[in-house]
Amino acid sequence: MMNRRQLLGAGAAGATLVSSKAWGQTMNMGLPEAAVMDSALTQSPTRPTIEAVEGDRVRIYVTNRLPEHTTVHWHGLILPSGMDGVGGLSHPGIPPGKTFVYEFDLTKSGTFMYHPHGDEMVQMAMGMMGMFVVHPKDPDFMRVDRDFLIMLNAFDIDPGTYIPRIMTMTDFNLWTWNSRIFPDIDPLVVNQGDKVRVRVGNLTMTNHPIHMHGYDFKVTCTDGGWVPESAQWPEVSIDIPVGAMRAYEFVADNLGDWAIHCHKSHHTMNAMGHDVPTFIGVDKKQLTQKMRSFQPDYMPMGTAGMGDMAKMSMPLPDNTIPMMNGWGPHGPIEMGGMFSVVKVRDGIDADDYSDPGWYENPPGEQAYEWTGELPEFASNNSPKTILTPKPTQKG
Ligand SMILES: [Cu+2]
Repeated sequence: MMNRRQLLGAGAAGATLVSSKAWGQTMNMGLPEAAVMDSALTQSPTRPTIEAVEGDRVRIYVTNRLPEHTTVHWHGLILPSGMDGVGGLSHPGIPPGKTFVYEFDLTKSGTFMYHPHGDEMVQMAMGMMGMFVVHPKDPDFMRVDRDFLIMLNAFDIDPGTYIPRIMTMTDFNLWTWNSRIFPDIDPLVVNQGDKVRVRVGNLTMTNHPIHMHGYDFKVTCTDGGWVPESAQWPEVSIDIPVGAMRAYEFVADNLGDWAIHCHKSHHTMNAMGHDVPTFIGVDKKQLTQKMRSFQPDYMPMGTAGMGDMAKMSMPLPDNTIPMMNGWGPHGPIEMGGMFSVVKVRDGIDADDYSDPGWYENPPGEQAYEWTGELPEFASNNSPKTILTPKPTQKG
């Protein structure tokens, strides 16, 4: 945990939101390259996480190296009105090249966020946002062994282009955690028996139901504050509303590799078009013959589903990535975007977050192929199987 001196240093540095280049580029963070309002301190378009301790007073220097004015709003923190960072309302926008100071007391612990409140549609579409964690003054309060933090953000970058589209409202094509997309999101590595917290903040323009496999968990914090134990509620998916944070906790008893992902299936895809026709069940034989007469490599796709796309490595336009990607121990995972794996293992050191590899299922604990006769109850021919009668022409 930081002391006050480190904190002020980190806070001041962390708040240097942009580099002298103003419009930099992402650097191989799993995302295609994109022009972003860059930071000299981090190569991720998501701003650094600011960490501090309840009761501290923080002074944050914000130097605007954008080509236009900006502000920083401290989402969820209780502070004086003039420090709230709404341009034109709390204070004038910070002009290009100028430095403003925000200074306030951290009156409570929890998980908060920060983002511009000046031309925010543009500046947030370019990735200007971060999280602000205030640790409890009493280190034993709500103590956990592992504490993960995910900022949900999204970009719309057309294949072959470099600048995010700033006018997109919901049809983003890169759904990111901390500005990364699967398979370039780190796994959440956990030692068996650890008490684990996952904090998820949402500054995209839609909600994200985050689902974690293998466990049920309790919702323990919102950006409004900690949830008293008697009011914590159990879930296996937690919907993160727009402009909100939810934290949940669980004890990692169950060994394994457990998926964690947004349950909106388009959000576990990378760059994809949404206006592609559905070819399920279409007979493309004739079309294939015609197409191959002038394009010999033409492959009919999509008549059985889209899953096979994950195995293909087709040439892509510059600066984009396949829609679904990532290989597991048993084949393609067929995911992208907001997806990762919680890896619970025995004997992981307290400060070790390195990837332990894939989980090996113990004998008898993995789904397997059945090649024998189906038991009667599994057969549609069983008289005890009730099938909905097919409608006849007479109705
Ligand atoms: Cu989502």
